[in-house]
Amino acid sequence: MYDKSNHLPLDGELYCWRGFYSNEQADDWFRRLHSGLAWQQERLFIYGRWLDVPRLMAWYGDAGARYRYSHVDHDPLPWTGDLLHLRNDVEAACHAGFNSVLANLYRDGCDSMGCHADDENELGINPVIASLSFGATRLLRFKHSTGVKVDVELAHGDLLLMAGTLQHHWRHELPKTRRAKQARINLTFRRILRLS
Ligand SMILES: O=C(O)CCC(=O)C(=O)O
Ligand SMILES: [Mn+2]
Repeated sequence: MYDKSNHLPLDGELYCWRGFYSNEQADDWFRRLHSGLAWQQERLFIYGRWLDVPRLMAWYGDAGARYRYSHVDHDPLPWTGDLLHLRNDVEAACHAGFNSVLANLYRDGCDSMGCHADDENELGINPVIASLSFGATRLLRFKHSTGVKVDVELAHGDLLLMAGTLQHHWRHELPKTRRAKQARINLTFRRILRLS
């Protein structure tokens, strides 16, 4: 289902397919990804000490799809069968091609992602990024450079697509919340332009 109310006409494109996967399908994907992906605890050296990134992460993709996050270059793990299946579904829906996926596991509402734009050089000028959500409903907050904020609730089985000039004008974050007691898995499918 394509929810027109979540379309941002201003400085970028944002589309949301509510219930892209049914509840039962999403339950199954959540279980498989939770137990099947090679989740890593990334650490950051900030103000003279090491801090755990407040979520677990994993990077998969085509050979050479190197991506920098948490201040470190990451070489991709090879695609799993499940990730390829999900990629096919997402590519068919979005009419776009992806060669990599960043997986995030938010163990509960204390895990989060800080405000950022997905504007790394490797992704090109106007990247198309498709994001699947499984597990706990969480709020993704978009902040426009003018200060305008738009909150999008992402629920079990939803698919979100960011495109156009969105990453130039909007940043986004996944704030901590007391409401989420359960885990959430998010997959962001991306296209790395130059494979190393
Ligand atoms: O968890 C989310 O929905 C957002 C993830 C995200 O922004 C990212 O991986 O760059
Ligand atoms: Mn992002």
